[in-house]
Amino acid sequence: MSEGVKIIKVIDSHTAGEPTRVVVSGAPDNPGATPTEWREFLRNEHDWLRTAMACEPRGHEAAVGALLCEPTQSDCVAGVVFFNNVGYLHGCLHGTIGVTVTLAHLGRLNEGDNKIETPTGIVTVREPEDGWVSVRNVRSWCHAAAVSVEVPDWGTVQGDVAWGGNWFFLIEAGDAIKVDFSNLDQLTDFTCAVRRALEANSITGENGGEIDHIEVFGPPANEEADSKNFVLCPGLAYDRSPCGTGTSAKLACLHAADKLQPGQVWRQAGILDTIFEGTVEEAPKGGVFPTVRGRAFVTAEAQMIVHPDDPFAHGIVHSK
Ligand code: PYC
Repeated sequence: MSEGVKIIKVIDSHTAGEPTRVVVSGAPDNPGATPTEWREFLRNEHDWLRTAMACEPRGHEAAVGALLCEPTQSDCVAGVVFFNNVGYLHGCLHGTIGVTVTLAHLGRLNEGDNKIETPTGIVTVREPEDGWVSVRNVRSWCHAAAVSVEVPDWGTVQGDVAWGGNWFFLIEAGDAIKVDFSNLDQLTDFTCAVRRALEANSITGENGGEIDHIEVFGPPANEEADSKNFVLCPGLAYDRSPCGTGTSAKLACLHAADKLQPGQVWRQAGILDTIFEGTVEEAPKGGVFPTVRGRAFVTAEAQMIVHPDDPFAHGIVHSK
């Protein structure tokens, strides 16, 4: 092996169509760090790991990376930090489901419940059954309902601002736009315009939290589903899955509007008509603890080679 070559071992999976690349070895060392400290360590000192794994030529716009780290809490089986081609995510549930099937593949899960430490808090997963994994997410809530924003070329758009592990703006499409795979370009244009309008009008989540995920809902094509969504992710790619943190935000808004009771199942289809099932438990401080269930498959085990002479050793780097 040439001098200075780095070997990064990854396991790839997809959850309901959305990819997750778990970094299992070869990352820089940061002993004793919490996932939030890990995220800042990567962002400030080793961002190359994110760009090399998630950006082209090894990654692509829809790739979500997950660095496995040692948990700092003794009751957790792993810690994890999520990232994509433009930066770091707060939380990611399709990614947590991907991490769970990866940990099962590696024989690193206990029977029953397993806790995973993330920058948004501790989430609890159940070991996969035929690839199906349920994740009990962090507290999620509707921050502001029926917020209006003027969107150039689209007019007044109304939506809810909610936290489900990321900040979302949730819009009922009505007749304004068709939520269908054949309409990806228009959905992307619309949600990008909404995102810019929210920013221009300083509409944020709590404490100025940037709303970097936009979710549009329409009628489902899959008759098992209650609703179908299109989700714009921070890098302006769309989520191939129904988006777990987005489903959590939706569950929180439904509960806040008295349209979903604890124990009732909500079936959220994504743009590919794959489904996440969600239920809620009421949280003592308000909002809910959502549980989201989805199916994932391991698709590859690979060693990434980062060669010092490669002009794109650290990927073709995007900014938002
Ligand atoms: O499933 O939470 C999710 C997610 C966030 C971004 C992409 N997927």
